[in-house]
Amino acid sequence: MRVDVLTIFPEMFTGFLNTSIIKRAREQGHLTVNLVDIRDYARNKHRSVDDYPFGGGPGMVMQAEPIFLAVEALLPGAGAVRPPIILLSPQGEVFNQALASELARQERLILICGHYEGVDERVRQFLVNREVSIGDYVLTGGELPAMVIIDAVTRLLPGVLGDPAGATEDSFAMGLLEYPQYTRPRSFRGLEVPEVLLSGNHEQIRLWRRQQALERTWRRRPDLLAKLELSPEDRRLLVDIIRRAENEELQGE
Ligand code: 4FV
Repeated sequence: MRVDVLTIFPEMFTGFLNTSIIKRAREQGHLTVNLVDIRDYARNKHRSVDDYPFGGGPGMVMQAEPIFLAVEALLPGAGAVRPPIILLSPQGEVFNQALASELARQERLILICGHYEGVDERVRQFLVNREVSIGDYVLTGGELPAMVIIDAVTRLLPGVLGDPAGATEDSFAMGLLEYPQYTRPRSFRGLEVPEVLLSGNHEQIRLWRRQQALERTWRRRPDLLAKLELSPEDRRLLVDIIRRAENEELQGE
């Protein structure tokens, strides 16, 4: 996959691109990240890319022209498929694992990182074909959201994660929160690892993990459960979970 990132702070990506899984994915050719400094497309000697908002108001707005020129310089010739041109902004569709999986199927992505109060509306109307938010809060810029998307998408690319199962068994990939994980030592400050995980009984382990994932999701994110197609086994496990919780409630535990 190739990702072009339009930003006025390319230096923010240095550490992110040269560490751990992202670094290895780039080295192994699974991912190419091309950082484009929007200021290189500013047609003024000060390389400024922002200006005062028409109609007044606080802050500055990023101008349309440098962004249009920067994107057009990246686009393949006429007739070729246009990659998704994504503006990171709080007004976009909220990013989640399903969108990460969808974007991971693309050959290319072009990500536009806004700054200041945002970008000129004509960028949104006439250049970008998707707008994505990483959550309902306001950041100083679109760079961190761009890194979030690159990170979530890259780990879904074939060959990036050592064990592909790592991605398919993810929280959210299954639509549930992840089950508890344990590693050595089996006893830490008197805190023991659940026996079932030491039993070697893979069916019992699978069942315990499913039960734990269902219970954790039911307690913390019932909204996710509502979206899920539950198997007969899941329904049985959930009935047991809810009955136990009600008993605990009754016993006032
Ligand atoms: C944001 C978000 C975000 C808004 C104004 C950058 C800032 C400034 N982007 N998800 N939440 N962007 O807060 O994507 O331009």
